Amino acid sequence: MKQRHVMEDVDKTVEDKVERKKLLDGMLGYIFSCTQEAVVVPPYVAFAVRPNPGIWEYVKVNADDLQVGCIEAAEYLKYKEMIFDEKWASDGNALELDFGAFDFSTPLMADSSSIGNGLNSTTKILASRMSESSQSIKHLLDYLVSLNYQGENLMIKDTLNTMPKLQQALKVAEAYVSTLHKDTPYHKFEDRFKEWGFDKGWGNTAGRVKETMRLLSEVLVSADQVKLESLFSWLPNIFNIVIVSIHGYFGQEQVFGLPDTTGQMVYILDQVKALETELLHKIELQGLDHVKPQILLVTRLIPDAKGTTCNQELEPITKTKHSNILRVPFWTEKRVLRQWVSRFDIYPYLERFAQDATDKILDLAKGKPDLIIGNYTNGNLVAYLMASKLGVTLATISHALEKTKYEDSDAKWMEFEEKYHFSCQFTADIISMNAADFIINSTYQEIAGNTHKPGQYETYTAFTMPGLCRIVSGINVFDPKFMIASPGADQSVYFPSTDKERRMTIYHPAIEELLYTKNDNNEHIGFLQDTKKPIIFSMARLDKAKNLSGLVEWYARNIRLRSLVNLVVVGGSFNPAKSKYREESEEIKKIYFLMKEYNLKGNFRWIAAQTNRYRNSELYRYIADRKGAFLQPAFYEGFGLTVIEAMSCGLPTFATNQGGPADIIVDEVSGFLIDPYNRDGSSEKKIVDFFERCKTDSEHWNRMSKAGLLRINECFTWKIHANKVLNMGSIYGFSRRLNREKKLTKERYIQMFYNLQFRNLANKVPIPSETPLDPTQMP
Ligand code: UDP
Ligand code: LCN
Repeated sequence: MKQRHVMEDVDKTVEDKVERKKLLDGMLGYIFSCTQEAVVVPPYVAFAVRPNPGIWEYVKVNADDLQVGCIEAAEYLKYKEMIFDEKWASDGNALELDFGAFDFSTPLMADSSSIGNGLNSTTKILASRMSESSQSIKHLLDYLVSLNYQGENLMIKDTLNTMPKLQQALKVAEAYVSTLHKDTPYHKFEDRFKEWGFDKGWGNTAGRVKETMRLLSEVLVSADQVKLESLFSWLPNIFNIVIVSIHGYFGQEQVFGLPDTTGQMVYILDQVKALETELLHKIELQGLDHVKPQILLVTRLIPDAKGTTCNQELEPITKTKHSNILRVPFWTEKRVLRQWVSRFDIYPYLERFAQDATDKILDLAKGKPDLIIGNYTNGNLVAYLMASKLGVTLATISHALEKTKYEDSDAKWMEFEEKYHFSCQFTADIISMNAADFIINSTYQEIAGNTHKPGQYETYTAFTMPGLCRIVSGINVFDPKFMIASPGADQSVYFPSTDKERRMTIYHPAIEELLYTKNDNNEHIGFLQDTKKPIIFSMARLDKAKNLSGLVEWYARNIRLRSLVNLVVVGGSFNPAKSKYREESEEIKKIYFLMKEYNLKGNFRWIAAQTNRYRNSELYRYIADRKGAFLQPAFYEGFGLTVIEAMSCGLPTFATNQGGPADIIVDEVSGFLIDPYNRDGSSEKKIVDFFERCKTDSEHWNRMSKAGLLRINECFTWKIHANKVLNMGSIYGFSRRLNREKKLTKERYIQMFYNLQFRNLANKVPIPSETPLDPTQMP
């Protein structure tokens, strides 16, 4: 039973309203209000109670004698399993996993509000270890001595490998640079520094060198969090980064609208640009002009590339100087797999892919990367395999954990198996999130949800897949490895509609055709009779979870809304028979049905998936010019890039309160949050009220537009993101080194789970039939 079922039962059982209120106001009512799930196995009812984000308690009530007792997660999960697979539930030797057993000495975040701020906490822990133990300071010293770029030593030579020697040399060097003008370039005093035991990397000018030296001297005497964080933000320790994102058609053009090619690609391409810019900036300030940072974006090579560049092995990334896409093919037992495969069927190829990609990376980058970042379940698993082989710092990003999108997808995994292979997906997730040195999150929601709903990661705290394994401790969201670094929208593309000089008016004729012509064609169907009305705009893949059909239904049924605005939806394709997405054809059929049932002619335009982000950005702005709004109606959204794209273009935005958008928008301040289930009609009212108010108060639209922009500039930019990620790489990288032995124990457990469980599951996923590859076309 979910909470709503428990409440329904209370309503049914206690009919008297006064009695019911008394009950709900008491302790039992409080427990019910925090209950996420209950399992009824007579005479017991077991409750999974979540009083606060991240905090779970399990309670068992005996319905015969009303005895109440706390139980462990394992016992609760066994009750749950009784519902699905009684035999397995009572098997004393069923596979049970406990990742928490290795984390008993990891200091955790103190309370729910600090979840997702792990960098601060990690730095604090490191600082206190430094001040308490000379052994930790020695580790820092060894770490600094080991810094190098492709074999060229940086900062400290190994002649200064003891504390007294280093401190003495620092004193002399600091005194010397203090006598120089702060802008004196490093090369002017480089020789003298070499004699004292120092190499490049301290800074490009006397001023910066002095600052870095002062920070180090202070940290050696007494480390505190602020000093340590500043010091690590300046250390030259990251030059080469590998980013792994495997599924989809990963290209820079002509890929949108192709299956599994989503916001993840937009995010990563923008992230690469931001990281490279930040790396170049840091390298310049470190005085290492000769160093060329390298970012390799590793993805799958698809021989049947459908007119995209996805069959090219190496492709430079536009708007970068040194970053490339590296594509590596999937192999079946005997040959390269030519065609695209869904992300749900991708598992049999990953191990070989990881090996081949690692070899290519070592060859291209002329050495090991300094940081590997995985993306989504499959990319995270491959990133884990690479990082553990190379001994490199590992970061992971989920984008979306599918487990949250489908109710009971863990307990009912067998029902979903043929279509989605969740057994592989959730196993891979739990492996990579435990192996990661740090996890990059877009929002708090993603980790720990809100007071009512668990976060995506939180659903891995304790769960069971009856018949497969029981995870009594999967991940702890209080672990300081969780750190929020929200993405942004490329500000050279998504800028405000009021920025007249940069407007891409060249697209206006095409946009007008897209929105207003009366004919139906391959790109649009339906038309807008009254072209003066503002537009409610939405754009997404046609997945069930995106709920575009739900938006069409709301609009169709709401006479008031239909009289105030037109609806324009961009998404998917129009032919259900040809659709390649698993869920798209049903959504297509549903929209067709609604168009007919509610006669949406003249009010509604449906535009097929769009591939040109420049034109899309101008479309947002064009709709803003006409005082429209963006609406994102998803049942659940991991983050929601369209939300920040729309807000960056100055379009007032309504977005789902389920998932990431709830952290992007401050409700009724920088936009509006809506409930996609709209149980009480209040969300529809919010939309109607907005447009009605805009009619009488001409400033209302402008105020919301400006407030949205302000929110974006303060919290959601790629510059802030890149800076944070590099600082994470630096601090968590050092922390990993300091905790090497402890990490090794857990890594062994993870390896065993991978070998004994994941490989078997992956081997069961069917491989599509194919025609043999012509050897002359071998990549
Ligand atoms: N997008 C697009 N064309 C479409 C639909 C979406 O270019 O027809 C882009 C959209 O502008 C955004 C991304 O795809 O950059 C979708 O990202 P979001 O985070 O909203 O959702 P996802 O698809 O990743 O779940
Ligand atoms: C995947 C999703 O589903 C979206 O919610 C995110 O915005 C996107 O990736 C980028 O992280």
